[in-house]
Amino acid sequence: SPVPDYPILTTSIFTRLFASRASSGDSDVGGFPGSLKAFVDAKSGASLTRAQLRHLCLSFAYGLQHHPNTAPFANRRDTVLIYSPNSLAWPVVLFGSVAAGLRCALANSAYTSDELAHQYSDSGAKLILTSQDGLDVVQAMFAKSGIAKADAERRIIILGDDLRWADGPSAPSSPTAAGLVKMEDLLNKGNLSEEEKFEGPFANETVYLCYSSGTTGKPKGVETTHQNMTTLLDIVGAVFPALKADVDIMLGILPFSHIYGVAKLVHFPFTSGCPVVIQPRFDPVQFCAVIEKYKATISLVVPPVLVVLARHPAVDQYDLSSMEILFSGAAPLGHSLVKSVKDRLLTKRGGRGTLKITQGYGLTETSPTTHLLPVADADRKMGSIGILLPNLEARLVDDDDGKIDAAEGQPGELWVRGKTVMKGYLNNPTATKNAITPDGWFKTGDVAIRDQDGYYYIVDRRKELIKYKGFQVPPAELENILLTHPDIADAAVIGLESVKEATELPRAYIVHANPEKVKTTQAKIEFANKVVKWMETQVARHKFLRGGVGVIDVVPKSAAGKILRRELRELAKQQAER
Ligand code: 4UV
Repeated sequence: SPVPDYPILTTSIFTRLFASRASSGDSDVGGFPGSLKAFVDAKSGASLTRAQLRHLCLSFAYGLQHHPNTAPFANRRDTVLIYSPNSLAWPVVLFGSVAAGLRCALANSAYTSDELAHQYSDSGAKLILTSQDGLDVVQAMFAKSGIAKADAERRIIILGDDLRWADGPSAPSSPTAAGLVKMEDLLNKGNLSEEEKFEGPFANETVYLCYSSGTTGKPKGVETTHQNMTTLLDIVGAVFPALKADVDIMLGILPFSHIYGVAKLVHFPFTSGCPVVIQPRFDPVQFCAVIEKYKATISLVVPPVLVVLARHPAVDQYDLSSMEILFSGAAPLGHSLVKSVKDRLLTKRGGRGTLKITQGYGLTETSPTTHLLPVADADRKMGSIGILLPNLEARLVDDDDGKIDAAEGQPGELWVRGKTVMKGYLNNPTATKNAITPDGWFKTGDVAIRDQDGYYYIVDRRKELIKYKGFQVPPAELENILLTHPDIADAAVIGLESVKEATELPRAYIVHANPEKVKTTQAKIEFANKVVKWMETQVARHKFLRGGVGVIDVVPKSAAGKILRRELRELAKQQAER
């Protein structure tokens, strides 16, 4: 990296975020006045100051350790699974659990009970923190898992929609049905005198488990450590302009359960004193309304959100002139999209003010950010993922085992090394060994080039992973599910590029178990439609087969039995042209 290295911290992530600096006394929380707002609920306007958040976290941690239901499951290094859309309660339960010494596994709030069951058991979670809306799915998950009802109910904590707890100790707690524990029941019973310290050598212990398929296979738990996170915050801060406390307002629409959201919305702005306005899900009209209402100055997005800003009629109905920085990530960002958004928003402002559209790049396995395009370079280097962050090394590799580096200016697989590379995949040494070389290089599976100024561009993806609107869609996972269908003999899933929506769309190719039944085009179409519908009952929304289903005679495979996805992509292209 062209940027000088930062000293690596050896404190826990909780201490890094919340400790008072010795000189500035009690009113200081993590280097900024405790009275500054940290998080705001977009809909109700309810908010938490930094000091309130710290108090609630320590209080929640105490509750976890002392409530008769949760205490047995809240020992240091136990895992809790968070299953909730973004909400004001989210940072409280995340950092509260961390203060109590727990690891947090983060689940997508759209998961079905089967998807959730995989993550619950794979992560070894004991407790589950769920939104009220997710309770049915959680109960269905426990019913299938064979855990007795009474035992299961002791493991559930509900994050209700009622935000009265944010008002402080006097707020009454309403009882839940079925005697389940609510988050409020754990608050204000006492205060953890000191958070669990993951200092020194312990800084290398796992704190978060987000799930990623990596280059191949099913989702795996990515072990992100305290030190991964503390390092990330410093190295991002070094390249990204300091957000200005009391001036900047960030929108919080990316899902907190994804590493991009949890790192860049729940952690990073807090280190700059910048409040985050939380929205539970992306909706074009709400997005615009919230920018206007809160005069948001910065939003972290994925490319499909920029499509909305380029085309959606709501953009004309609201005042978006406060927005100064749109920061894209998680999927490729095209030039023309950047240009249309800038043209539209700046024209609307009569050319006044500034609007920079920049981007970053990262992976769950790299905690996540490895590259950022500095805001000052956003126009000059449009389309680039930017420069390598400090404390990191990168290579562009031209062969499978890393013996040859790509020639200057030529594409190569991006490999990264440094303190933000994950500890490994949970309980999966083989996958870890395939992903990280013995000398510490992590293989991203993305193909990049570097220009003579040191700016990187992603030009291709070597891995099988599909990205729908920034979400991971692992083909192997969908293929396994398709193969459980009694009429499907074989299946392969690829991503189709949709320029219009700035995303990929998962498309399946399937072989009928009884080919006689799909001889005619009509029969093939009916079968394909049936499978598209059936998948909607099996997986979370972002994994729906929006690219459709093709019925074929045989899935093309290599001699070793590997699906030849390139051939299927070619077939899809030919079919689209027809
Ligand atoms: O593991 P994951 O789901 O992780 C992410 C993380 C995204 C970001 C993006 C910018 C940030 O500043 C940040 O903190 C986190 O998506 O998926 C990783 C894969 O997503 C693709 C690429 O294929 C990765 O291997 N990807 C991520 N960012 C970009 C991208 C990008 N800017 N351009 C192209 N592809």
